[in-house]
Amino acid sequence: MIWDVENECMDVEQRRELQLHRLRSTVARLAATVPYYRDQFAQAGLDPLDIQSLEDLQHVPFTTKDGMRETYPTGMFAAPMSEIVRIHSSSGTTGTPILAAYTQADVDIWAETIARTICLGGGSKGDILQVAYGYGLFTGGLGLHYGGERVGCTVIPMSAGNTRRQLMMMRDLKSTILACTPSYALTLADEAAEGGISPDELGLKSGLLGAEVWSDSIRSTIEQMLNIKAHDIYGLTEIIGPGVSAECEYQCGLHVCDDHFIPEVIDPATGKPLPEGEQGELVFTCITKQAFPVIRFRTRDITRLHYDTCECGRTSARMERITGRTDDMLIIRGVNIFPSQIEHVLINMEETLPHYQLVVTKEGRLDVLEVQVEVSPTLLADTIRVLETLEMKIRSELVSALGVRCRVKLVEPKSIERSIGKAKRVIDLRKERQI
Ligand code: DLL
Repeated sequence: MIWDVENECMDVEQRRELQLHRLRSTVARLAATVPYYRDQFAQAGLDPLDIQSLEDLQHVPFTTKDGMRETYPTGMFAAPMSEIVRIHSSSGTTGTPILAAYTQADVDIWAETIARTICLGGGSKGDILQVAYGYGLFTGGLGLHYGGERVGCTVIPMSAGNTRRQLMMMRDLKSTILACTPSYALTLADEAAEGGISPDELGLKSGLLGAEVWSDSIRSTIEQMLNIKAHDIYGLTEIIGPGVSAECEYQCGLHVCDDHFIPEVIDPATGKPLPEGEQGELVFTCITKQAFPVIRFRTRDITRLHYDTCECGRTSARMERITGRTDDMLIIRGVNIFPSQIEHVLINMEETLPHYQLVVTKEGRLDVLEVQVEVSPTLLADTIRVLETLEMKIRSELVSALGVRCRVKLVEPKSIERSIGKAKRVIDLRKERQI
């Protein structure tokens, strides 16, 4: 089911006109109400009236996380506090957090975009939606919650964690849709398998999984273990939270709610917009929000955009699944490595489990990358020779995929900490050592 046929299937030219109209009024409003943007526009020599076409967006300066930090806490809000009904905050672990504000109109838009997400993920009125994203300042829990109610689902606000109780509720209430991070879906699937709970007993049909980078191989594992269709859903606090884009049943990219958020892909080095299909950094401009509309926000997420019409009938732009972040990239002895490349190698091995962690240290001047991966319990009972052979095999596959040597450490099942939210895959001890 398509939640909002009028807007999701709108004629492409008509949508472009709508985008331009909304963009112009947002830029004019920001110039009038937010000193930060007024200064930015003035420095760039931009008069809001100069925006005559969507192509002119490229002349508008970017907004970065640093810019947001400078204006902490409320310097980027474009509505008075008396109009703001909700605050959320980014989950960043370093530096000043970023606060996102919503007026009632923004909360309504958010519920609408999440309603689209739920329907993209095969949901409709009557579904039982178990929300196992964290509730609180993180946007996952409340975001999915309000969207679920908008669609007419029965929403179970579990929040993240308490895995046994999650499974009990899932089984007893016959939840049909699970919303959580992919890594928590794996934790739930593992625990169900261990407790002898079969996917049939659970009765889930689909997963709305996102908030972290995950691969197609992890998707297959989750789909198989829980017997669901796993949909990738994407979003970020600075833009609205989840509800920015999601996959439909064809799983051929995530449909962007581009009547609310204009996507661009730029070359992260030059800042120049890239043509359709080229890989680069994703940038978003909010064109309907009231309290915290962000212009050309550099997400640091890496992807490609496509504009052809999907088989499902939606005409919106689609983004490919995120392969990494520009700031996720590890530089190991001069070689650029994304954790997703390592995951790809590990997941395609039969002998290992989909649980791994990367630990980076420095020995003298040399960067050392250790890949710790859990092995299946049956293998642990084997001789040391078998394990050594496996270690060697992983090492050599990694060296050919990455172009740099790394250490491999096979560890027992469950020795890598299970995540209930976003998984922490990389522990980079280099900076800490240098201090
Ligand atoms: O993670 C919002 C969200 C909640 C999205 C629930 C989906 C589901 P932040 O905590 O601000 O917001 O983190 C945003 O998470 O820039 C990406 O790097 C990453 N991210 C989010 N969704 C995906 C995804 C929420 N589907 C940051 N695939 C983003 C890959 C994702 N990375």
